[in-house]
Amino acid sequence: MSAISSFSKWLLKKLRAEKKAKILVLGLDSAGKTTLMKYVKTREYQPSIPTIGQNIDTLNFEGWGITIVDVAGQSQFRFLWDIHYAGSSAAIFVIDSADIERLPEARDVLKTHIFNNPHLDKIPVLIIANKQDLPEAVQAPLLIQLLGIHIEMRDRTFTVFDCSALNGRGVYEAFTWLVNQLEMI
Ligand code: G3D
Ligand code: MG
Repeated sequence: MSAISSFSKWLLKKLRAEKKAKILVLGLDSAGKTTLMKYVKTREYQPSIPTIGQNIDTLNFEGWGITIVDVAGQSQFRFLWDIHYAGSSAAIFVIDSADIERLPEARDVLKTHIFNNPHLDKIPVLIIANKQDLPEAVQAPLLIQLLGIHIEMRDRTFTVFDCSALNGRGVYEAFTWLVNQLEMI
C-alpha cells in the first residue's frame, strides 16, 4: 500500500471517528423526549416509562455518533439540568403540541433554560412540535407565534419541526436538520 493511500485511509478513519456530538434533550415531563429518542434509535415506537434523573444513550445518525442526554422534565428535577449543559453541541426542546394548557410553562422553561442560558449560548436549537398524530395538536407556525420564539430567537439558529414519536412523522427530517447544523460547527 502506498504512503498516500494509507495516509488517506488514516485521515478518513480519523474524520469518521471524530464525528461525535453531545446533544441535550430538554422539555416538560411527558412531552415525549424519551419516546422520541427511542424512535430515532430503533426507528419504531417503543413505550416509555417516566424518566427519573436522566437517560444517557448513544445513537448513530447519518454517520454521527450522538450522545443523547435525555433529562427528566419534572419541575423538581430541573435543577439537575445544570450539570449537563457543558460540552453540548446542540439542544433539542420537545413540546407536547396537543397540551395547550402547558404551553405557557413550556415557553418559560424554553426561555430560562435555553434562550437565556449562558451555558447554551449560540448552539443550534431543534424544537420538536411533538404528538402531531393527535387531532388537537398545534402545528409549527402557530406554535412559533404562541411561544413568541420568532422574536426571542432572533440571534439564534433554530427550527421547529412537526413530529410524532408515535408514527415517526417528521423525525428523520428533524434529525437531518440537526446533523446538518453539527456539520457546520
Ligand atoms: P418525557 O420523556 O418527555 O417525559 P415520554 O415523555 O417519552 O415518557 O412520553 C410521555 C407519554 O407521551 C407516553 O405515554 C408516550 O407514549 C406519549 N408520547 C410520546 N410521544 C408521543 C407522540 O408523538 N404521540 C402520542 N400520541 N403520544 C406520545 P404514556 O401513556 O406512557 O404516558
Ligand atoms: Mg423521559
